[in-house]
Amino acid sequence: MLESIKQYARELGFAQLGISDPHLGEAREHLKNWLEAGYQGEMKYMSRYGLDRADPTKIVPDTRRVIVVRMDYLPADPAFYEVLQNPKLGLISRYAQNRDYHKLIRKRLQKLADFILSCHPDQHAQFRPFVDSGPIMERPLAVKAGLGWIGKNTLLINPKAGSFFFLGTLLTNLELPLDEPFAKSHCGRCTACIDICPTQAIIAPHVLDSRRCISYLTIEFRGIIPLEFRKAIGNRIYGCDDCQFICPWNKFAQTATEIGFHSHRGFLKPNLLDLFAWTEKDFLHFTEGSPIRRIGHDCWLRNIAIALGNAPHSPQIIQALQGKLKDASDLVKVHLLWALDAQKEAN
Ligand code: B12
Ligand code: SF4
Ligand code: SF4
Repeated sequence: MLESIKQYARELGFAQLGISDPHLGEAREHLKNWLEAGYQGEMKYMSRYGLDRADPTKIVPDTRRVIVVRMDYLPADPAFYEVLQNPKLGLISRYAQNRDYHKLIRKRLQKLADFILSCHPDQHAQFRPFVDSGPIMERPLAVKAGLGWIGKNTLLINPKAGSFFFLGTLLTNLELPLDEPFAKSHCGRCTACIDICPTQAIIAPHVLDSRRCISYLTIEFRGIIPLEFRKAIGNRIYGCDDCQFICPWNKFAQTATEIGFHSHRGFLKPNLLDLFAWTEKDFLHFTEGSPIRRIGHDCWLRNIAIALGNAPHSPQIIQALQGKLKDASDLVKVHLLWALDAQKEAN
C-alpha cells in the first residue's frame, strides 16, 4: 500500500513522499521564540495562527498523519552568477520562473488524496492539502517524515537533492505507516549561507529575521523598504536565492521535472529597463498564473526602482526613472527619488 502511494506520488511529479505523525516537539519552542522576537515582521498570518502552527491537530482536528511531499523547481540553467554580476539584469528567484506552485501542488495533493482513498476505501477518511499556507509548519514536519534536515539557512536540505524544492502537506486521519525521521544535520562547520547573506538576515544558525531578508522585503512586505537594505538588495527584484546557491549540498540539486516550473517566460535573465517599462496592464498580462502577480504592480516598480538605483550611472536609467515620477503612487515615488539620487551619486 505505502509503496503504491509513493509510486503514484512520483507519477504526479513529486520527487519524494514521507509520512510523519503530527506531533512537533521542540519546533514549538523555536516558533515561540521566533514570534516573540518579532521576526515575522508584518506577515500577519504568522501572528494570527501563533503556536497553533506547531500542532496540526489544532488546524484539522483528528489529524493522525501528515503526508509530506517535495517537488523540485530549479530551471536547467539557473545562471545565478551571470545575473547577479550584470546590473542591467534583474534577479527573479528561481522558484518564481513560471507557474504559481501553490495551485499546482495543491491540485496534485488532491489527486494523491483521491488515489489513497481509492486504495483504502473508508467513509470516514479525510484529507486536507496545504502548500505554503500559513497554518502548517512544513519544514519540521518534513524532517519527521524523513525528507531531510533543516540547514543553518533554515531551508530543508535533502542529501540527494539540495534545497531547491517546494514542500506540500496532506493532513489525514488515516493511520498510515510512519517513515523514519531524518536524524542528522549535515551542515557541520560550514557557515557559507550565513556569510553570503547580503543583509545578514540569518542572525544565528537556523534563525532568520524576516525583516532583514530580501525575500521578505521584495515579496511579502508592502511598505517602504528601509534605507539600510536598499544597496544590499542589489539587482534582486523578486526574492533571493543566495543562501541556497552557495550551499554545497546544492551541487546535488535536481532540475525541475515539472514543465510548469521550467523557465519559459523570459524571467531568467530579464533586462531591468524592459520590466520597468511594463504598464499595470502589461504586468497583469505577463505575470498571469505566476506567483509574481501577488505582489502587484506598485511593489514590482518599487523593487525594480531599487535595482535601477543600484546600477552604474546611465542616462537611459535616469530618463526611465524620471518618466515614472508623474503618475507614481506615493510608495513608488519614494523609491524613484532614492534611485535618482543613487544614480546621480554614481556619476
Ligand atoms: C514565513 C515563510 C517565509 C519567511 C520567513 C522564512 C523563515 N526562514 O522562517 C520569508 C518571507 C523570509 C521566506 C523566505 C523564503 N522562503 Co519561505 N516560507 C515561509 C513559511 C510560510 C513559514 C516558515 C516558518 O514557519 N517560519 C518560522 C520558523 C520558526 O519556522 P521554520 O522556518 O520552519 O524554522 C525551523 C528551523 O529554522 C528551526 N529553528 C528555528 N530556530 C531555531 C533555533 C535553533 C537553536 C535550532 C537548532 C533550530 C531552530 O526550527 C524551526 C522549527 O523546527 C513556509 C511554509 C510553511 N507553511 O512552513 C515557507 C517556506 C519555508 N519557504 C520556502 C521558500 C522556497 C522560501 C525562499 C527560498 C523563497 C525565495 N527564493 O525568495 C526564501 C528562503 C529564505 C530562507 N533562508 O528561509 C519553502 C522552503 C522549501 C525548503 N526546501 O525548505 C517553504 C517550505 C514553502 C514551500 N511550501 O515550499 N519564507
Ligand atoms: S534569502 Fe537572501 S536575504 Fe534571505 S536569508 Fe537567504 S541570503 Fe539572506
Ligand atoms: S551553506 Fe553550509 S551551513 Fe548553510 S545550510 Fe548549506 S551546508 Fe548548512
